[in-house]
Amino acid sequence: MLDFISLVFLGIAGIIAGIVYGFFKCALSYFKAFNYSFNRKYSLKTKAKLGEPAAEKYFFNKQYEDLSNTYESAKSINSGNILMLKSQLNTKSYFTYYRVKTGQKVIYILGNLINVICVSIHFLIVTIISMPIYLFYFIVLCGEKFKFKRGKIGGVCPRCLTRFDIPYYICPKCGRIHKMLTPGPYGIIKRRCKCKEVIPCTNLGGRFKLKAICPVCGGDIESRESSPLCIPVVGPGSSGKTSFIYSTINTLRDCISRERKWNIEFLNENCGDKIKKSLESFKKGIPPEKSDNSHTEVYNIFINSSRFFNEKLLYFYDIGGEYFNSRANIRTQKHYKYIEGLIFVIDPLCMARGEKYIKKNESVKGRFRDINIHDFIDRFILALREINQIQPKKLITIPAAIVINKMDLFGYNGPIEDFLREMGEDALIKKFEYNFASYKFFSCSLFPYEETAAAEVVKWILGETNSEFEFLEKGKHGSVRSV
Ligand SMILES: Nc1nc2c(ncn2[C@@H]2O[C@H](COP(=O)(O)OP(=O)(O)OP(=O)(O)O)[C@@H](O)[C@H]2O)c(=O)[nH]1
Ligand SMILES: [Mg+2]
Ligand SMILES: [Zn+2]
Ligand SMILES: [Zn+2]
Repeated sequence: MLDFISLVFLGIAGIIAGIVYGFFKCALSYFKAFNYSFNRKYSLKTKAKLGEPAAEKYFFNKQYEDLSNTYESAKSINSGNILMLKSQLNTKSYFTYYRVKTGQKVIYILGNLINVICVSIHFLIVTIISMPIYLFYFIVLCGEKFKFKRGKIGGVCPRCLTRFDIPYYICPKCGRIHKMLTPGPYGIIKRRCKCKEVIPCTNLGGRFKLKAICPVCGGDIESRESSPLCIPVVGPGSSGKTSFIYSTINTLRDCISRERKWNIEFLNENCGDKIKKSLESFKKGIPPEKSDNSHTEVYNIFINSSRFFNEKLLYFYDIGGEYFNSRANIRTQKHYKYIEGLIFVIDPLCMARGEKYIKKNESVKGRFRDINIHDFIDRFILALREINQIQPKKLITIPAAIVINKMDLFGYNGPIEDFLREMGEDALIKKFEYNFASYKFFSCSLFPYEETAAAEVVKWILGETNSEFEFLEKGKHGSVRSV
């Protein structure tokens, strides 16, 4: 009887104590769990994905990571408390037994209920705060994407020839590298570097003014988030490629820019000084030095105009002609994957019947060269198709200007295709007709120097590569016209 009385009284007391104990144990577990999650100062997702040397914003990834971690941790705290109570069940005291049993049930039921209520309120608060932030992020991101797409913005490393969207940027204060300086968890318009320096992370905010390096080779990138126009100049050795590039730069600087009210600039002062010296001697009739055939020289020129959506950066690629003697060599040139146009420079002195139209000049006759121009073009086109995986039946969509150079040596004034036909080089015209969707033949004389020698070619190729260059003579699809 006594035992029954003590069971009833102690049991009831135990149940009451269990309810109170259980309530206090689980009431705060959500807040303890939140405190634990919140104290880790970075989001695991951001760290794994980006790991940038900058302070992370709470309301981007971390708030939802904290939300789910808090919920999971609160559940674990409750389970832990239930388990800890289990060890006290081996007791003969009715009070303890009922206190523990009730405590476990309360923690389980009430704990889950409190967790669900807390996580819902937590989610609501976090979402209300995050919504305008995500909306702003979305607007900024769309603005950036639009600018990049519309302006065809990108970067090309003049050293390793890799093309990328944006380079790595360097903090102006501490020199830390920001590999992904874009709107995101570190900030939408600006971010705070670890050194506390605030740096822009959008193009519209002026990110391009920061010092940049190539993500692949680490070389300096000075392209300022412009629109690259990559045009390799291709041709056998001594055909006049380097001379053509010099003439082109001169034409751009001295004629076309004035005519069109463009602003022409070199990449930097060093490059500018080097090119200017070469251009000066070229103008005096001194031919360029033979180009290295193991290294691609890149000539960069900025073109800007108030009419352009974005500043353009021209890349003329030049390499010693011997480089093209092997298809394997051509295939190693990364830039053929992303070029906007092609310029072939062909020397008629390589053509079998070249002597027919040569001016009566013995010194020129000695310069006929034993290069098979057909093999050269076949090899190059095949490599280009391989690199860009273009089926033989499909036309190559890269516009190609074919410059028949050194015409000053020939007494011929008619259309350039007729000249080629009379030279028995009909097959040469056919090669371009069968392979290129857009191409045009030009005759050209680079010596003696004349300001506008390369002008027509430049205007045509630029007009083909970008619709913002409004030139009257824009060629039509598949046109074969002489100048
Ligand atoms: N007469 C005449 N000579 C030219 C013309 N263009 C180039 N040359 C000469 O051709 C030679 C080769 O010119 P480059 O510009 O060095 O030729 P390249 O294709 O760059 O040669 P590599 O660097 O060896 O591949 C030079 O001696 C130039 O003077 C031209 O229009 N007329
Ligand atoms: Mg050269
Ligand atoms: Zn810094
Ligand atoms: Zn590089």
